[in-house]
Parts: sequence; structure tokens; C-alpha cells
Amino acid sequence: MLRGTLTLLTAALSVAAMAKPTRLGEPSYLPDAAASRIVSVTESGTAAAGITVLTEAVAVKETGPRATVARFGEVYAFAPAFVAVHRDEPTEISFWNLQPDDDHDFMLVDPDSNVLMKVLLPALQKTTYVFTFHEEGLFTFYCTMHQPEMSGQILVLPIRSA
Ligand SMILES: [Cu+2]
Repeated sequence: MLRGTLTLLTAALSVAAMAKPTRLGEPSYLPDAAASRIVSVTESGTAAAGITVLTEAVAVKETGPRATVARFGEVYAFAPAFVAVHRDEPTEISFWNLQPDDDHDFMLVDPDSNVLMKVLLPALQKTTYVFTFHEEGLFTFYCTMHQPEMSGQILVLPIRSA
């Protein structure tokens, strides 16, 4: 199971690397013109919906359990790790990095494994963007610093009916 997950992720990341070879080394970037046709992202603006996503320390060296950290390393998770939004509905997602001394990041990948954006989530900060998805489907996001466990999905539902 774990091996399968790792293989999938490795495959996704290599596809992403082939698709956007120059972007992965950059610390932070929002969707470019082409990616903005799939999801547009702004640092502020009016949103019709809002979600807070926390970075959770599941098992870390400061608080243990020691045996868990020895076996798995430090383990973090996004909470919630599954988010549903409506297409064409501006949705504010506020990421709260709760760790005092650990950065995270947020890399968003579309259903075809193209990397759309990657932004830093600095320690002990709120990082907020307004996302408007223009395509339905299942998008995946990763903290590239803590793989494979720190990952999640955004399901883009059809346009909200009036
Ligand atoms: Cu992380």
C-alpha cells in the first residue's frame, strides 16, 4: 500500500517535473497564464466561501511519541486534507502553519498531473489565497517537504445552482 502510494507520487512528481522543468526549483509561484485557465489564484479579493486548513504535527521530535518518530520520522498532516469547492466560486483558503519552527509548502497539481502553483507556508504564519477553479475534477496538493504523508485533495464540484 505504502509502496503503491510512493510509486504513484513519484510518477506524479516526475510527470510534473517533465511538464514544468523550470518551475519546481522556484520557492513560490502562483498559476501562470495557462494554469490560470484551470484555477486563478489571488492574494486578496472577495470570496463566496472560506476554508481554514491547518498544518498539524502528528508526531514530532519535541513531543513524540519517540518510537513513532524513530520509525516514521517527523510526521505532519494537512487538516482537513480533503476540501470540496464549487467551480467558478471564489473560495478563500487560509493555511495556518501552526509549527513554530517548521516551514511547509503547498503545491497544487491538476487532474492531469500538471503542477499549477507552489507557495511557501512559513512557520507560525497564516497564508491566504482566493482560489477560483474553472474546471471540475479532483486536484491534489502536497507539502513537498513532508512526503508522502502531508498531502490532500480538492474536489471541484459543478457550479452551485442558484
Ligand atoms: Cu510540510
